[in-house]
Amino acid sequence: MALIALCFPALASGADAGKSPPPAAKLTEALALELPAATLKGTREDQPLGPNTEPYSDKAPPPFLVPKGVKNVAAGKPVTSSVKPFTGELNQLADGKKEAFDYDVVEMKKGSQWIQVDLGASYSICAIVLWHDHRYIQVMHDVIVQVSDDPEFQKPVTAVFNNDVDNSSGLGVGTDREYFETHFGRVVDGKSAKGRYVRSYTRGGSLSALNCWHEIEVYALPAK
Ligand SMILES: [Ca+2]
Ligand SMILES: [Ca+2]
Repeated sequence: MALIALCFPALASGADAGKSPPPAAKLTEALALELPAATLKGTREDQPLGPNTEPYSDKAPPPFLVPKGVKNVAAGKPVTSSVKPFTGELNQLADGKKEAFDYDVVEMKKGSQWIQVDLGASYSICAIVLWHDHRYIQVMHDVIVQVSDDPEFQKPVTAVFNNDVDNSSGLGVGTDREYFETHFGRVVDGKSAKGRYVRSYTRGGSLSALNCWHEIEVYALPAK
């Protein structure tokens, strides 16, 4: 079996406390992220949300466990996109800056648009962390994250996240939930998917039809 599930969310305490951890847990540690400041503005009232949106929370999500030695292999790597941004430059998507400042935002026109990071080599991907526009409390639509060794994203493509439950972006019916943007970003389980390229889609949000990003990080180990 080529793939081993090394990446999984932390087990909750309580019912699982006291049980022996699975063997892979010995190799894991909590994913450490450099978080921007929280500057949530606005209100979540009256936003047109989908039927499958996680409740808003300003609390930190539970730790996400990864194997020791994972690194953000997207840092400083080349980024391409489906359309040229009209605000910001693509290299700002992997420059480590993700504060909720207007000058750290990359904005693209409406519709289903993607950004794509070339990691430079194939990796076993443990986590992909997304910061869309967290200047305001809002929900981004049709968040889809894919991994491939093909820069054109023809087959084979591994989809690791998809919350497009009505398939309005045409990449298949998603089963993940929509969520509110916060400074915590969103940790997507990479499921040990193997690939050199990570592509991530959005299709506007609950406040604006535009596609706005701060940063994407990819935590991975070299592919075996
Ligand atoms: Ca950035
Ligand atoms: Ca949709």
